[in-house]
Formats: sequence, structure tokens, C-alpha cells
Amino acid sequence: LEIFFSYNQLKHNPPSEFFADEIEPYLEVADRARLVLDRLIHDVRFKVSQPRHHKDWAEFLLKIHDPLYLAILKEVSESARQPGDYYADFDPESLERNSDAQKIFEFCYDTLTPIGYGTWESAYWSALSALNAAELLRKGKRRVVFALTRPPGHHAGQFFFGGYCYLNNAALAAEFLAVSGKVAILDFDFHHGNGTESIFYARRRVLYTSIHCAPILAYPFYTGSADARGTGRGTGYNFNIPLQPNCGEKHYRSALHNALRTIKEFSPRYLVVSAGFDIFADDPDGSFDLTPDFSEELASSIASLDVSSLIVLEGGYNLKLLPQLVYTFLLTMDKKMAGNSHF
Ligand code: SP5
Ligand code: ZN
Repeated sequence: LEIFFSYNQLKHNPPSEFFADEIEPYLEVADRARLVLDRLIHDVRFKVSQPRHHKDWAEFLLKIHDPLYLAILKEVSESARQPGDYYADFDPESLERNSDAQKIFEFCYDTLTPIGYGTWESAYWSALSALNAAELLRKGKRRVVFALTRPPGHHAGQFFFGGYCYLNNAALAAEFLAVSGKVAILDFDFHHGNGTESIFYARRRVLYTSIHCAPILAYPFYTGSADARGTGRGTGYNFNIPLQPNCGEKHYRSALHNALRTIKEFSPRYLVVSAGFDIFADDPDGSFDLTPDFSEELASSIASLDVSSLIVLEGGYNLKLLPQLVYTFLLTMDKKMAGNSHF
């Protein structure tokens, strides 16, 4: 199974985030990617590829994100010269050091998502990992590809960022794949993918389905309700399944089957999975009650769709559990897809 990942993705490493009146250590750490990679490369069934950059990719970002947003993100990020140097709107001192940095926060809707040393580079290479993986999938020689996307992406929209996300990796990949046929996105992160939803809300070629913790009770708090079904030509092509904060396997399974049934009816050429492993018990940023074993069932159910799939990483913050959850999920997907008829 091919994995796309660049070491440039490790550079971004803010010290802290601000939530409910407290400054806390940043959860979306570079070690997430390091530990996952470590778990995967010790198995000969995985092969790590470096994403390649070419100028078409840089332009491709503009299909999803506003040019001014991209330019300011790059500029402010690159104005930070050393590791540990981050700007955040909850940290007035950081903005005194560089008053120009303030302008990026007009695009930010929370206090979780600092900008600084390595932010642009890491976000850019994370997006390229997703795009290179999508390219390989579109060539048709693979049925499953994994993009080890860190920083994650599903909270980033055309004009906004937040929730540890800067560039929407899954949306970029879906946009790329949609050139060849209909694309379904299955977002199983604990948090609703407000960025991805907003990007495809008025479009019918890309179906967005999400299973997440009910928005009145969980971040991002303002999107994710079941009534949000899309708009204009996209009406009926957005499907949210909000769940209770302490949801266990029984309820999760029935939500999953609903989402998969909707995807099947849509009959996509490709599936993009926004894989957030913060749905498992003991995640510091989630509260569902799913055992680690459920990672296998989840993958197996998704693979039963028998649609060529790109897996992109979103959340998952328990560093002790994350590597094994990802490993089990990917191996199960790969085995099951190989067992399906075509190959
Ligand atoms: C991609 C993704 O999963 N983003 C999630 C961002 C939401 N984080 C909410 C932050 C909640 C505060 N942190 C809780 C830590 C408890 N010590
Ligand atoms: Zn999440």
C-alpha cells in the first residue's frame, strides 16, 4: 500500500492553543505523523513515496482556496524565522513582534490555529501528499492509497481556516479526482468538516457525507446538523449524521450504514475518506466510546463499497493509540479491496 508523506510536513509545530479560556499544549503535534509513519514503515506491505511538486499543483490550490488567503498565509508564515516562532490572535505579544501578522487572523474563525514557523511549508506539502496520492489513484493501478496528511484539512474552507487546518487536503484531492467522475467524501472525524462541507455545498459532482459529534455539543459548534442538505444544484448532495457525545458501537454502526447506503446510491467513481481517528475512546479531543478493534470493522465496511479510495488523515490525538489505529485501518482496507473482484 502506497503512502504519501514529506518530512517538510513536520516543521509546523505551534506550542499552544486557546480554548474555553485556557491556554493548553497544542494537540496537533508533529509526532502524530512521525509515530504513524514509524508504525507503517516497519511492515513491508507499506511503501512510502515523497510527493512531488510541480507548478500545476501550486495553481491547483486556487481551485479550492482564495488567492488572497493563500498569499497572506504564506507571507505571514514565512515571516517567522525560527522554530517556536508562532503568531496567534490569543497571544497579543506575538502580534506586537510583527503587527503584519494580524491580517491572517481575519480569515481565522477560532483560537486553535496559530501561524508561524513551517506552517505554510507543512500545509503545502500535506496538500501535495493528498494530490500526489489522488494522482496515483486516478491512474487506475491502485485501489487504495493513503496520504499521511498532517496538518489536517477538513476545517479549512475557501476563505477561512481553523481547527488545526490550513489547506483542505481532502477537498483538493476530491476536486482533482472529480475530473474523471463523481466523487463521494466520507468524513468520519469526530468533528464536523465545516470546511469541506462549505466547499462542495452547492455542487452535485462531489457528495459530502459526515458522521460526527452533534454540533451543539462539540467543535466547530456551528455546522453539522442533519438539516444541512446542500443548496442550489447541490441540494441533496450533502449528508450529515450527528451523534451523541458518548456514542458507542451500536449507534455508530447504524450511522455508518446510513452513510454508506447514501454513497452507494450516488455510485461514485472515487471515494475520499477524511479519516479522523479522534472517534476512538480515550482520545483527548473526542468522547465517542469506540474500542480500537472497531477500526477494523470501520475499514471493512467502507471497503465493502468496492470504490477506489483515497484515505487522508484528519484528527486523532491519542499518540499511544493513533499508530495502531491507522495501521489496522489501512491493512484492512487494502486486504478487503484486493479481495474484491477487479484485481
Ligand atoms: C482536525 C481536527 O480534529 N480538529 C479538531 C479541532 C477541535 N479541537 C477542539 C479543541 C478542544 C480543546 N482541547 C481539549 C484538550 C483537553 N485537554
Ligand atoms: Zn477531529
